[in-house]
Formats: sequence, structure tokens, C-alpha cells
Amino acid sequence: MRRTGIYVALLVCVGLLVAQAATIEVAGSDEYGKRVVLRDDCDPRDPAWAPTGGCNRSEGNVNLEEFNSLRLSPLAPSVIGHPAWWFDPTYLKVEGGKRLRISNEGGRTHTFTEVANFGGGRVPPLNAGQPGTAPLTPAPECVAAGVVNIPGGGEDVVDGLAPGNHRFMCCIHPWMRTLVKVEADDQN
Ligand SMILES: [Cu+2]
Repeated sequence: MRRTGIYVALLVCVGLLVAQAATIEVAGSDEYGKRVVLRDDCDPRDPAWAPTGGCNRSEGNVNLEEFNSLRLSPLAPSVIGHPAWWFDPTYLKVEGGKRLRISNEGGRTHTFTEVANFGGGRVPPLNAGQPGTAPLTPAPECVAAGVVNIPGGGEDVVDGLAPGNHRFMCCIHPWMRTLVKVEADDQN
């Protein structure tokens, strides 16, 4: 009886380990695509977000006043941006041929736009640096037709990326950036 109990306990342990391994595999697996999360922490209780699209979050802690106060730094002439507005991760490697899933877990609208070079976005007030300095020059891709907006809670998919470096930025908040390094598929 005692030995049976030990076997049952062992089986339960093995089962738990297998279940855990499966969960980890799915979360990090290329089979379903790696994921970039577009993040912000807008405060839905602040009505000041409403005129520019609102804040589609159940909770958040950054009001528009704080967002604006952290957009610039006295230590730099150019745009810094509120640190809660970011692409997570800011650098990732994917295997060639695998898709990339994009999830906007923020409450504001963002874009995940590939550009040849990082630059300014399409919203002039968010490109402006310190008084007396030149604003960021918009990346051409951000002012072209067809830029896809991803609303708060929205999803998108990027696939067909060739091996090499790919720069993605938000065309609204130009400090939101990531570099995707696509590795050559060595099975060819
Ligand atoms: Cu954005």
C-alpha cells in the first residue's frame, strides 16, 4: 500500500512537471509566434484622454498631465517620452519564417510600423523637443498612407520578415521602438 502511494505521488509530480513544461513551451514557443506587447499606463479615470481617443484600460496610473510632464527631459533637447509608453521587448530575435504577434495591452492607440530608420511620428506635438530646438523629422513610413492603428486591447500579426534587422516604431509616440532581428533559417 505504501509503495502504491509513492507511485501515485510520483505520477502526480511527473504530471505536474509535464503540464508546467507544456505551459512554458507555449508561452515562449515560436510555433505560435513570438509576441511584442505595446504598453502604456494611461489612467482611465482621467477625462483629459477623451478628446484624443480615451483610455481603454480597466486601470492605469498616468494622467495626461503626467504624460506631458515626462515627455521631455531638461537633460536632453529631444523627445524622451513617458517611460510607461514602450514596446516590450525593445529587442528580440526570431527565426526566419516565424510570425510575430502584436498585442496592445495599453489603453491608447499605437502603431507597430516598420521603418528604414527611426524618426518622428505623425503627431507634431509629440515630435516637438525643447523650445528652440528642431522637432523630430517624421519617418516617411509614418506619414504614408496605410499605417495600421492598433487600438487599446487590439492585436495584429507581422509575418514574412526577411532575415536581418527590422526597425519598428509607434507612429504616434516615436520613442516606442523595437529592433527585431530575424535569424536565417538554417534548415535551408
Ligand atoms: Cu504609441
